[in-house]
Amino acid sequence: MKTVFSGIQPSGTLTLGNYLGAMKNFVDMQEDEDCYFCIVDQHAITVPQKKEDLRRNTRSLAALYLAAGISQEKSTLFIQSEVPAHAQMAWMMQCISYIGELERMTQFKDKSSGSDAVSAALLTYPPLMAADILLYGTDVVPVGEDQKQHLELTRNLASRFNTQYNDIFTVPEVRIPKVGARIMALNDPEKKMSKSNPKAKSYISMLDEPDTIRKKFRSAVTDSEGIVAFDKENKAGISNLLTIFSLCSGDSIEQLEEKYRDSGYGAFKDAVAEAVISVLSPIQERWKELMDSAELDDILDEGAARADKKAAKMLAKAERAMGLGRQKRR
Ligand code: ATP
Ligand code: LTN
Repeated sequence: MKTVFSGIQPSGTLTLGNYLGAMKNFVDMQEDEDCYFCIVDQHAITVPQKKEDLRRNTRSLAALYLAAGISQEKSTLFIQSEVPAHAQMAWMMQCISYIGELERMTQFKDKSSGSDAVSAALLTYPPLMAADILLYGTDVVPVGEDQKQHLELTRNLASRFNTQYNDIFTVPEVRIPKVGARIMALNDPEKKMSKSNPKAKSYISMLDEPDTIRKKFRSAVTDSEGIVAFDKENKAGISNLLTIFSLCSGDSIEQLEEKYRDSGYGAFKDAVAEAVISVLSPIQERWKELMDSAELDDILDEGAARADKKAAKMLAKAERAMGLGRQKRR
């Protein structure tokens, strides 16, 4: 059985991109593997967050994980800041990271450009992510395409630590889905769909009402050719809709191309919307029940306790390897 770890930031309501690129795959993986799923609130505060919003988004994300099918029996679901080993290990990871390699991260470049109040943590975000992963002896990390570079850095940090101190870390493998790894924004299919985009029309939120979903798909940017066909280079908008449709309906992209080729974009967009609604509606219903339940708190308490137990062991090993603190008395 492999150990799987992944995290999602509570920086807003999850989008369909987060669901199709990440969460949906987590649900499948928990059947056969030992899975840890984390709500990475310490990552979210690398950019300013309002206290009330962060609290609400953290709870909402926990409920969404469960509503989407993550189960406490099969996986460990927990909040990052409730397991202190993450911040402790992150410091050690920062100590073996080079500023140059952190400055080369595209996410850092994107998020820091144009702002003159860039937090130091935006730069040291990847060592925290490495800490998250390495604490659990993780073999596999399922993520969307945008996290590939961070995973490469995590692998380098793991190997660097193993060579410089002691061979304690598993060098994790990245798992990016073949389809859906980069769902694009509806209003600009050249950009990835992102929950922190200020334009609500750019994304489908996992909690959007059916009518909002229909409207957003109707206004999605496409092209003027009028033919439903998959061609990422020349028909980015339609290709993105086909990808979403295929993942939500279970039909292959070829089958959908054949069925909708000449149906016109209006009818095609309506059909995509209905497929998305049928996936999101049951998740939303369960989410509503969970949000106010004590069950959610029980699950998170148990998740934090389980995660803490495992993470504390690896933290102690890493501290020993680096020479932190005193040697244990015999
Ligand atoms: P933010 O916009 O706040 O930076 P985000 O929407 O990019 O956040 P994250 O919390 O950073 O989301 O990512 C959670 C998971 O969702 C990651 O595995 C990430 O790779 C994946 N993901 C994010 N956006 C997309 C997308 N557009 N398509 C597919 N997967 C995505
Ligand atoms: N950086 C990731 C979120 C994240 C993560 C992780 C993903 C934090 N720690 C560990 C996988 C494994 C993001 O922005 N999507």
